[in-house]
Amino acid sequence: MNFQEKLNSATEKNNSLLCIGLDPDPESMPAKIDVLKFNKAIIDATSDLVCAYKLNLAFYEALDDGIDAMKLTIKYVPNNIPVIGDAKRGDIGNTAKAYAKALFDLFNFDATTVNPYLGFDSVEPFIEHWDRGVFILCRTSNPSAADFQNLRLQTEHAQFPLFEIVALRAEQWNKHGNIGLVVGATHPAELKLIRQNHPDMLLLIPGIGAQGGDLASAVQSGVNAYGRKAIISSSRQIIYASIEKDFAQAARQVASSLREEINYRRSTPGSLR
Ligand code: OMP
Repeated sequence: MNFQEKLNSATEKNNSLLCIGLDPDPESMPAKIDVLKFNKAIIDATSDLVCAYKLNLAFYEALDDGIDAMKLTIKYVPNNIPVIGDAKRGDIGNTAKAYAKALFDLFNFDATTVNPYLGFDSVEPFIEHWDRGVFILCRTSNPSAADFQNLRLQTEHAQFPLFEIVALRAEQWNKHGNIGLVVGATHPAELKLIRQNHPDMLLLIPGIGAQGGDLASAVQSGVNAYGRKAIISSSRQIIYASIEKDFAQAARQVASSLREEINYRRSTPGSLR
């Protein structure tokens, strides 16, 4: 199965658009538990509730033996659930090729995030892995995102904010149908605009929970006309729901109520539009 098929299958089976971010930070985790055990417990407790897991590489790179824990976590996720490697790579062509090889061939992620600042030749090596998903940063969730992403630029036709030009280019580059966009939940107006202009694009939407993005507007602005094509991702809100022994059960409870709320909102898409 390619990434899109795997995602569709997990979405159907678990009736879910929820992605859990496995971003292990020892300072926020229960004491004396190692990262792999922590991740396994969260996966065991939630694998019937999600459409995907997302591992941000920074949290693994920052730890001794973190990459080993990451590799074993990827292997531990049930085969029918896609794993997104949130790496946000962006580099010149031959380096990008090595990054893509590492993420897809070595680590075996089903999808990754890329930074498009260097242009097409930095993204191409990822999209050439046509069976994997490539999420291009479009309108990110962080407070300073507007520094560059909202600058208005003149194209040959009209003026657009940079994030919209990124989305237009991503559509043009999408010859294998494996490109999606990263759009933060913290800016629902931009999310809504991107969805309106790109009705069929797959959107990866982080920023609910710890970053304060509103779940209802993220879902209703982010899904397509059929209540699909959006992955709502949350990390800290779920995985650090408790720092006690019951952390996995607490994660399950939060994930379960998020899934329900997302499903309720996606069954009424457009009501906030
Ligand atoms: P929480 O804020 O704990 O839910 O984590 C959010 C996760 O999504 C982190 O791994 C971020 O690096 C990632 N993320 C954003 O928060 N904002 C973005 O605009 C893009 C991403 C991402 O690409 O996933």
